[in-house]
Amino acid sequence: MKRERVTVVVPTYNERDNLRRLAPAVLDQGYRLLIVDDGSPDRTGEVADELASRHGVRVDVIHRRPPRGLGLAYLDGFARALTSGAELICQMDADLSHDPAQLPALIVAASTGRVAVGSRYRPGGRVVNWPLHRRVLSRAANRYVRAVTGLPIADCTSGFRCWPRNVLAALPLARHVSHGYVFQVETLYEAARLGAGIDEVPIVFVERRHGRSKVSGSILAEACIVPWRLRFRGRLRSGTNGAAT
Ligand SMILES: Nc1nc2c(ncn2[C@@H]2O[C@H](COP(=O)(O)OP(=O)(O)OP(=O)(O)O)[C@@H](O)[C@H]2O)c(=O)[nH]1
Ligand SMILES: [Mg+2]
Repeated sequence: MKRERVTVVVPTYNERDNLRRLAPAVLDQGYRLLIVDDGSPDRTGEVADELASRHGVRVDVIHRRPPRGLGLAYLDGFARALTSGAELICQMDADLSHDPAQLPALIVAASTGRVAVGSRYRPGGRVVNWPLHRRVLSRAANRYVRAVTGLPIADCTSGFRCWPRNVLAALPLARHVSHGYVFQVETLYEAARLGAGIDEVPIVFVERRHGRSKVSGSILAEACIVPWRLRFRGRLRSGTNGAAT
């Protein structure tokens, strides 16, 4: 796989300093970077534009209009990445919780045509610097999603992934119902419904050091409801890599 055929989609909201650190770590590996900014008040969008003018076609920027939301940003980002001809589309957070050094492992896994999910909850994966309540919340969220939807994935809410073009293009994203981080669950569920293979690749997730989390009460409420809506969309057909525990 030629590295310029890999696009890394990064949604940003108030990640000015983090984006400055993340961008070179992605670009130095030869991948393309697509930043999807939601009019960040800290002017992350300007940093993104500076990167685009410095790196030409290797950096693309989408400045979204309201309403803002992680899921909405990804929808626009995925559409742009597909239009621009990417063969593999990676997604990762801007806050350096996802280590760009782990992109190659995801890319190798997705080169087989399966969806690669960076997993904190597979042997070899872990979370660094999370307080107890975050660990408990994340574990509980994953257990809840698995129980309601039947997705046999240990880390259904991970935002560090790599998609083969044909799987991403086949997802029925026009009918999406999620705006916040539960969008990650929705895309995975739809991939499994299509019968796409899904592999989990262990990752080390590090708590953000700069900037603030955007997880809010309304986003958590949505995360409780959406798995039920997904469940009633129909049965899963996916060939996943082992059952989650
Ligand atoms: N474009 C856009 N990006 C967003 C939005 N909300 C969050 N993001 C980005 O999505 C990524 C994940 O958001 P975080 O706030 O880190 O959420 P999280 O990773 O679930 O929470 P933490 O673990 O506390 O960091 C980051 O790159 C954010 O900047 C949004 O409304 N629009
Ligand atoms: Mg984060």
